Amino acid sequence: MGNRGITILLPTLDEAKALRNVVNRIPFDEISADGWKIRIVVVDGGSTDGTIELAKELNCQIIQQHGGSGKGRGLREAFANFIEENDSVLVMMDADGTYRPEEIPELIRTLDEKKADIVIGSRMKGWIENGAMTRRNWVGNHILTWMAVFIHRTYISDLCTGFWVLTKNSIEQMKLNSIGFEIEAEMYASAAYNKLKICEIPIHYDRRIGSSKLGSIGDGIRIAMKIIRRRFVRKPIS
Ligand SMILES: Nc1nc2c(ncn2[C@@H]2O[C@H](COP(=O)(O)OP(=O)(O)OP(=O)(O)O)[C@@H](O)[C@H]2O)c(=O)[nH]1
Ligand SMILES: [Mg+2]
Repeated sequence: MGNRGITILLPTLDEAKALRNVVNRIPFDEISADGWKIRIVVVDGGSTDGTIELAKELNCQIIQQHGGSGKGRGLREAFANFIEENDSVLVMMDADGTYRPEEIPELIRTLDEKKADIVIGSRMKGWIENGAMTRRNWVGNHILTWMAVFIHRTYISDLCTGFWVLTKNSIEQMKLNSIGFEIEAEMYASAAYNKLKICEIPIHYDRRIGSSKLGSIGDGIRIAMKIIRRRFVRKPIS
């Protein structure tokens, strides 16, 4: 089998303290040995702490998102870029040190072995380090996940995880318009609507490196609204 291309996508907003650690922990040799050609892409929402300079130093490709900040905006721009490239699989992982790059190969292999369209890393089935997630976020994620599964009828145990592996085909089918942290909920709703096969594997969730931009109640409400809206309006109107 020839080398297939894989994009590892890291969304950043002021992650200079964490990015080096995250990139250096990516098991390049192990992923290459599985037959993948790796491209690392950082999509940045307007960092002012030297994240972009650091990303260049670490040989990452950089996308500086347009139209203002927001993780959703950034990921959508990065997805559009990915579709233009020749890579067949995309890994996305928060760049704050909460997810373990060492677990990337297992997620990729699961995609192949299970012939899945999407593999998500589930913190709820995995291991959450002390202090990595506030009680409020834990309860909130449970309620939102339960609500999403009830409404969209597709099993998932961790709606708000920031660790996903997706085939190019599944990204091409997604029609998204999220601005912020509701993007994962919209990706899930879109995948459920398109009847994509989603598999999960348990992952670790560590304390973030650098200062926290703790998920607010406002984010939770936006996620809930998105889940409900995508039940009735399946695709963004634009
Ligand atoms: N491209 C881009 N990435 C962003 C933006 N805002 C946040 N991110 C990144 O998205 C990922 C998740 O954001 P976090 O701030 O960690 O959000 P969180 O995990 O809900 O909150 P924490 O508890 O602080 O970790 C991180 O890698 C951020 O750097 C943005 O506006 N644009
Ligand atoms: Mg985080």
